[in-house]
Amino acid sequence: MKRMFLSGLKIFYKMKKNNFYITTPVYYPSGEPHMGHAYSSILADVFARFYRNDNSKVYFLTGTDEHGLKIQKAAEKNGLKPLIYCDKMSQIFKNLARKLNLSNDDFIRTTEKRHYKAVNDLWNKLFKSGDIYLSKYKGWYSMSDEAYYNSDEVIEKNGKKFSTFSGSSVEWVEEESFFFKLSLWQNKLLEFYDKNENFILPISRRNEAINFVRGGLKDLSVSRTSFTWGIKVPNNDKHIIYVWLDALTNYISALNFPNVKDELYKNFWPASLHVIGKDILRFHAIYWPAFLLAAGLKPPNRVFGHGWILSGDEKMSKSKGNILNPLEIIDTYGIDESISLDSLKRCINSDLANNYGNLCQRVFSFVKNNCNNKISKAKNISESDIKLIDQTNILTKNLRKDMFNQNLNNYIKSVIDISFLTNKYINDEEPWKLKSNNVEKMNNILHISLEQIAKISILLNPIIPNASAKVLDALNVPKITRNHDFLDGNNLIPNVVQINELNILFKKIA
Ligand code: ME8
Repeated sequence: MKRMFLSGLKIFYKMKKNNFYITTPVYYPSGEPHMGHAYSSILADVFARFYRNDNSKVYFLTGTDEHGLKIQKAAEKNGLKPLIYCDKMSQIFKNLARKLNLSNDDFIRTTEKRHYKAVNDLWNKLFKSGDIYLSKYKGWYSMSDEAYYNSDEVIEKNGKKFSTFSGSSVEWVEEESFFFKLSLWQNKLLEFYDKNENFILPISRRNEAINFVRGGLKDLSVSRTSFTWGIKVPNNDKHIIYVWLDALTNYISALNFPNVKDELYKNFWPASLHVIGKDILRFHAIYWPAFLLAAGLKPPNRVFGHGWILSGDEKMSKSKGNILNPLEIIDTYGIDESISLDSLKRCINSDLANNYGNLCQRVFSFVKNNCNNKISKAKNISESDIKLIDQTNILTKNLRKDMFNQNLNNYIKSVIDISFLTNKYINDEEPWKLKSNNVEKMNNILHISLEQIAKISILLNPIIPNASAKVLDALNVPKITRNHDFLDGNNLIPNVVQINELNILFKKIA
């Protein structure tokens, strides 16, 4: 009986553990997409792909954030009605998702009915619980950030006012507004961060959010009356809902909230991971959990704030006019290669072409030229084989933890190190010298090398899905076994391996 209960518990734990809901921000379609958008998307995609390979149930969401003054102005500038403008621009972001080969399960637009329904419901919950009240807002607003700033966050330059936080220009706003009682949430949020140490990662972002909350929270204006493009406040046609309260709700409207009995909501809320850029930390790490807690809903498990893609020393942004268009980069460098933009060339040449690419090419061509594309595993393995396997096990030990903590650099470094060690093993073992006098040993070295290549390819699969799939195809690894079972000690390739031709994977960049 006890055993049954315990195994039931284990199954329940496994079920819970195995669901991963991963999101990108919903992007403002107020202009062409840029590398910043591609960055959040590609990162989120890497995590989604990793957890699918880890046999988890994954739901990966991206989309567009289509309301607010910024979008209304962009539409006016283009001489289009806001919705017509958004239809056109949102499609460009959808195309980008396809071009980036994102594995998203859904693409939400905040102009969809399902989203209106969720935002209305959330508003009503907050209104009913007394967390929203009517008053008047007087203060600074940045259209570009769609954010309110305190006076101590504003500086004057050449007679104009700017946010010290983002550098974007701000204007003085005075209007009737509904407020969310954010001031009540200061201690509760601090308690929440305390209990959930890894709610915000990396640690520098966590500290940033905690310091902001410690500095004191003012009630937050959550409606506007001076323009019309947004979701109307329920029972009040004059006000539209603040675009951030609207946009953040996308994460639950995509799960069919307010129907909390819906399978999607039941399986995937709270979200496992919101991937965001550091500029929108405040909204995700402070406002969002406060809204949710006030509405009696669970906050997400993790907010991961990545850094900026720089152009020279500056953040790449539209207002600075230093944008790189991801579509152009992909056309020049290819899709798999554009993950590590900061050191793109070094990464393509040294990690991909010289290291992993070279390992695959040299083993595949040796097996083709000398063994008729077929290798059998030997009965005995040598000490150097054991050493390579042990070193590989040490390097793979922390991979799940690295991914769980969004420590992508560590993860990639460990996998590339496995590739490096395997290349070194082949150099040291010199299988080419064994062809005439010890075929059994030569085969063994090649079999182990092919097994290493299969492992590395699966581990690199979330990052370079196309190239790694080519290698796994050439190794005849069935799709169903392209998972992480080998991390738990299982073999990945059969005792007799038949391989196919492998074409060059990466072209070096001059
Ligand atoms: O913020 N480097 O949308 P967005 C890295 N609609 N990341 C960058 C970047 C750069 N140079 N520039 C922008 C919004 N980003 C809101 C989100 S979510 C409920 C609403 C990142 O289109 C930025 O940090 O302005 C953010 O993660 C994403 O691009 C979307 O920016």
